[in-house]
Amino acid sequence: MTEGNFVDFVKITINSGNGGKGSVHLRREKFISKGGPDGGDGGRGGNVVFRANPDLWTLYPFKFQKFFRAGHGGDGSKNISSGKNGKDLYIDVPIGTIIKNSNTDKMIFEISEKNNQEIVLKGGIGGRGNTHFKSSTRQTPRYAQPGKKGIQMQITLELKLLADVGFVGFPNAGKSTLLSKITSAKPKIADYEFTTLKPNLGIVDLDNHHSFVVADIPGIIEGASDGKGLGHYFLRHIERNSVLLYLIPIDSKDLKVEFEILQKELVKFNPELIDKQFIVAFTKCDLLDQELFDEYFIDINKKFDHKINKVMISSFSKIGIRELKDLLWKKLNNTY
Ligand SMILES: Nc1nc2c(ncn2[C@@H]2O[C@H](COP(=O)(O)OP(=O)(O)OP(=O)(O)O)[C@@H](O)[C@H]2O)c(=O)[nH]1
Ligand SMILES: [Mg+2]
Repeated sequence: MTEGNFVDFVKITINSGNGGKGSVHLRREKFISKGGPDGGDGGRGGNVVFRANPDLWTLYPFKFQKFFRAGHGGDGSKNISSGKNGKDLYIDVPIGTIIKNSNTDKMIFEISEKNNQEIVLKGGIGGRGNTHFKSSTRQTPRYAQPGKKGIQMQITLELKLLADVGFVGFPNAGKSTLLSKITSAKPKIADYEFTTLKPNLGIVDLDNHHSFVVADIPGIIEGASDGKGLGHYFLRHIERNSVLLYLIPIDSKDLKVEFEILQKELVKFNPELIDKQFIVAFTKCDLLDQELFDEYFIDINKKFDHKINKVMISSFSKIGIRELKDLLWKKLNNTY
């Protein structure tokens, strides 16, 4: 997935179909001069239905199409024939899409499973034909109902990625580099901050035919919750991940403090994130010689709670990469 194609937030307009008109028709047959009413009902307008499509990964198609309309119902006609129902419009979205009313920002539905579908706007009902308006005093009603108009609504679609593991780290921590080493994804990597502007997904294949999905997201910095850096809006992508992987470069000033700042920013965004399972990976360990590596190892184990899973890695030299993948797999399966 290239960066430009990843779209996770769009606004669109949807419109359900109008109901068809009821018919004002009087029966005309040979030898019957005054036939009664026989105008049929209008058909119902088409509904707008959102449905899951597991083959979609982004909201990219909505960059080009912003307006959607379901079909109108057909008008009723003579011989009490009803108009055809308008064609329902199905809008396919990726799993993990949240559908909101843009005006109220209220959630309407969340597409979370592959068979999910939801009628978001109902079509207008068809008008009743003049047969319904016959009474003892009015044998030949020249009145029928018009169809109800369809409804228009501004909709916001938001996508939350459904990766198993989400990377969390400051800019330049080596998140995208790690993604490129453990998956076949080819994210942009550079030695400046905020190289990654949109999330990247990749699949980690283990030797035993097992696999899991990881998400590399933009870096966060202290104050992200107040809008610093890229803000923390993209953190919603890690709300669904079963496991978080914190990445802290081994050459950071204070490893423990960096870890705490990251955790603090996450909690400010969503307090529930603190309850997620996590692993801390210390990156760029190729920068250490063996002696320093051993020193850091002891120091880390002293400073960090022993219950926290920690691993020292390098995407360059591959130190700890195998161990990290196994650890993530065990965490995902609750066997660690
Ligand atoms: N020595 C060393 N450098 C690394 C390693 N991994 C990444 N780097 C370097 O660190 C810099 C940042 O790497 P990225 O992978 O782009 O970092 P990121 O966390 O994705 O950064 P943002 O997208 O800005 O948040 C690049 O210059 C990488 O070459 C590593 O294992 N060892
Ligand atoms: Mg990056």
